[in-house]
Amino acid sequence: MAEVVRVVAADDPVRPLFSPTGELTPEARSRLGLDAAALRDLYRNMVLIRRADQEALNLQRQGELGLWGQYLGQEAIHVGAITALRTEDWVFPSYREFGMAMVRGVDPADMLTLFRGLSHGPWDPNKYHFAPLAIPVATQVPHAVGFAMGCRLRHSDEVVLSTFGDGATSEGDWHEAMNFAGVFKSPVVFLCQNNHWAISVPLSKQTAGSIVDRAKGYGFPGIRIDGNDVLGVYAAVRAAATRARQGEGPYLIEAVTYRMGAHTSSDDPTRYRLDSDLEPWGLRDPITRYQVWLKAQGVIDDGLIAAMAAEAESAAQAMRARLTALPAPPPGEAIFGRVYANPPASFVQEREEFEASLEDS
Ligand SMILES: Cc1ncc(C[n+]2csc(CCOP(=O)(O)OP(=O)(O)O)c2C)c(N)n1
Repeated sequence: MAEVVRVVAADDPVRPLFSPTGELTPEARSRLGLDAAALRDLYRNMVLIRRADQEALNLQRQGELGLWGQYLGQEAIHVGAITALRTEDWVFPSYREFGMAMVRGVDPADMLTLFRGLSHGPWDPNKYHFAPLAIPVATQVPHAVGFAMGCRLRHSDEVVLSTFGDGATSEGDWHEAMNFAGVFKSPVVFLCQNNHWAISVPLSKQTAGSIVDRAKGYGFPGIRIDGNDVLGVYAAVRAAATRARQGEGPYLIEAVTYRMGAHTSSDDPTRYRLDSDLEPWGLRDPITRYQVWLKAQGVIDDGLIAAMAAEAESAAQAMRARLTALPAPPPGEAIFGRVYANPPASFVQEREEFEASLEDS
């Protein structure tokens, strides 16, 4: 047992970058090697994805989208993680990773066709090295591990980012994937976005012990970090990815953050949490915090901040214009289409009855 702990500790390039409480140390922060333009880009991308998130919620509320799941408050994880990877590295996301896809270069208006019922997979995963958003919780984790095992067999040095929520770590899929990754030393960075909630279930009611400590049981290291610090997320993912690329196997990062919005547009969080629960996390807002830091470094000023906000505004309006120019999906097709190549008679009858009921109403 002592042997396992020693091996894990010696083989961990991430931990020395962080304080025991998961804050990037000032020394590590000053050695990231990011120039002023790269530092500003992290800020710009957080602003762009936050504005797109808000606009998607507006569109849902106006009846233009069927559903929306905000990532408000989690922008530092989305931007820091994707920026830390090489473009050939793969990402296996959950349903909340729209911002990550944007940073990867996927067109946001195309992506929204998924939430308008017009498409099941609007982008080519091979082009962006970005897998489809997985709605069934944690299913993307074994996909990521299997894909990473394939990368090793092909002797490619691609690394796979597997990202998921705290709730996903309760799923059997998650544990099986962690075990395979450890046994086969797969080049995977597991990134848990611990936003404290799985719909209405708080972390305390579904996780005994700590998420990050589970890595040790599967034979690889992990760390819990401040998920609202974009540079911390960047540093952790970059170091874990480099380690994986060198053949040292998987790493678990538990990025602690908070889901500031509802679970999705179908959820009403006022039924299970208080506004005052949000207050401490509002003070830790990833964009505001980073803006303060950038100003102190002298790499951003009010003029640039206003220009980036204006850019995000016009990008959001362009996304809206492209999306709303698309037709609404025909209801029968949206619900019954693409289910069977050869539908059984009962299914055809059900569809006919549904379509007739629309004509009556
Ligand atoms: C296998 C499966 N079970 C249940 C659900 C319903 N469901 C959707 S999201 C969710 C909570 C997931 O929480 P978490 O993994 O913490 O991610 P977050 O939504 O906070 O990003 C559940 C239970 C589902 N989509 N898939």
